[in-house]
Amino acid sequence: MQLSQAQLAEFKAEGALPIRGLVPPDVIARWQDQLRAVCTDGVDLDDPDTWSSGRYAPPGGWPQLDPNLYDVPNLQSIVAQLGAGAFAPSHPAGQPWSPQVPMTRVILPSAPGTEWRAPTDGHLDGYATGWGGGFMAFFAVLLWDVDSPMGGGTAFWPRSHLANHRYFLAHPELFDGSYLFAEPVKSGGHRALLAEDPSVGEVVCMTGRAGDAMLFHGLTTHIGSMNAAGSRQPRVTQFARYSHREMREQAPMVMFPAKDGTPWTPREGDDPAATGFLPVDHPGRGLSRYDVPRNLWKYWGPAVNKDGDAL
Ligand SMILES: O=C(O)CCC(=O)C(=O)O
Repeated sequence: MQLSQAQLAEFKAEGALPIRGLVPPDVIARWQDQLRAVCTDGVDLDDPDTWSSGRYAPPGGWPQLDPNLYDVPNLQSIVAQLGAGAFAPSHPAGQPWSPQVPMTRVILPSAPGTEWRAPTDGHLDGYATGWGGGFMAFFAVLLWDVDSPMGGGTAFWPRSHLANHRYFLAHPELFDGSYLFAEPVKSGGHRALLAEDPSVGEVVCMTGRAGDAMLFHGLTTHIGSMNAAGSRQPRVTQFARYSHREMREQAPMVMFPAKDGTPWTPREGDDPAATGFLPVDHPGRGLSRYDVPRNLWKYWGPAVNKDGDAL
């Protein structure tokens, strides 16, 4: 499977692209059986009467599914098209790439009487303590149908990748994750980066059939959403996240300060090579993982980076 020119253009413009039938039905059926089998606490994913409400995981957590999402040929060929071999499943920073387990997340309908509300703020992936840089894109893959925008699908703000890119062009020194500890995000959340930009669309909640996916640019603001009270569908999604392999491998983890702003200091068990935020004049800041290029697609493959797009 390859993305058409029209799909690539939509992805570049919107920061998100629905991809129908990414995962074939026989693989979906195998995954559904594996997920059903681990629900040993009385939850039957096909019987709403057995469901709790909201985020759900079985007692032992969700298993690694067979086959691994990262090995699905359609996904691999699209990622090869997007990155021309430069993208790899996100892995711990400063270490050679190793096989990864995709995240599974299940959202069951909220309790009766709860009114569905659209999310009001989101976040960017790739920024958590241990951030490794070079986060490029992710796919949200539906394992069960989600018919309604109130069904718990991943919520995102169309064109937010461009607004966030503009922000980081103006503040490249905050691209290492320190933007989370600086105004306006510190007080106003990620929506503060979108509020002033009229080109950013209203929040959209993903829908689709089992096997469908949404491809997101790494700078697209997104969040989980409520599965509406009364819904009879579990929202079951796997996430495949991709980093630029070289940027990820080239330098160690960047550890975040404590919530009160106290800078990170090494503790037993931490990666001995890890650092806090580097001073702005530190030579390590010259690594490509800290680069905020004017051309947002600079580190993407030629299928994407062919017009030399700049803001
Ligand atoms: O559960 C979802 O749809 C969103 C998950 C999410 O925001 C994330 O994994 O970063």
